[in-house]
Amino acid sequence: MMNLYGYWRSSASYRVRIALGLKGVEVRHIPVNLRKGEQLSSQHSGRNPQGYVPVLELEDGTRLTQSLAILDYLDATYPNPALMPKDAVLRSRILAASLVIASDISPIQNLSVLKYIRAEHGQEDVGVKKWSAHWISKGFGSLEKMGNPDTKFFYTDAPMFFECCLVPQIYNARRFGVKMERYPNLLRVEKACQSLKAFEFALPENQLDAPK
Ligand SMILES: N[C@@H](CCC(=O)N[C@@H](CS)C(=O)NCC(=O)O)C(=O)O
Repeated sequence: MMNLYGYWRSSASYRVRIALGLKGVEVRHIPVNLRKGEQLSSQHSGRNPQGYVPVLELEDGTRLTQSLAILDYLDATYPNPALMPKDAVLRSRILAASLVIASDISPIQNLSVLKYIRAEHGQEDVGVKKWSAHWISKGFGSLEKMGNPDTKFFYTDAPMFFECCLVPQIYNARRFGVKMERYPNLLRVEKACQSLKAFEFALPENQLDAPK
């Protein structure tokens, strides 16, 4: 069985949990406690030199990092159901929307970035929360104008890479106080996802390392 090193509230780990659930692949979940700084241990940097989760460890010990690269690996090795369509334009659109989240929104509210802002600029939690809400809202504003209103999910009638990224990002948005009612299209897609077991099992509060 493969090992997934992750953290209950990590949105990048959450993306991978959703993809595994959609594909029906079972893994051993190994928590890395980000609040306690376990990601900075030499043990974890041996798994991922970046000191981030998630890390997917294959049965032969090969370690994969970067959530979208892990999704790509899972899609190549467990092709059904596909998390990317065959059509090249649609594929590119789905990847672009996924990258709005994974490259443009998410990195600027990473734990280490927020810690740095707090430490270097003496920001209180409220300032950091405002910072995160600002960048999430900017990204969501753009995403709201993308997608296809006639499909069940964002661009397709089945969940793809994008939905694996969107649902965790909405979870984070609520933590940072973003007013989600401004994004009805994104909420419509989230609702479609919530009807699927894979999304329910992947929820942060359903993870073993979530506080009880
Ligand atoms: N681009 C990476 C980002 C991974 C990432 O930012 N992981 C966060 C949790 S969501 C983390 O491990 N943060 C630890 C830290 O900032 O110290 C991916 O998609 O896997």
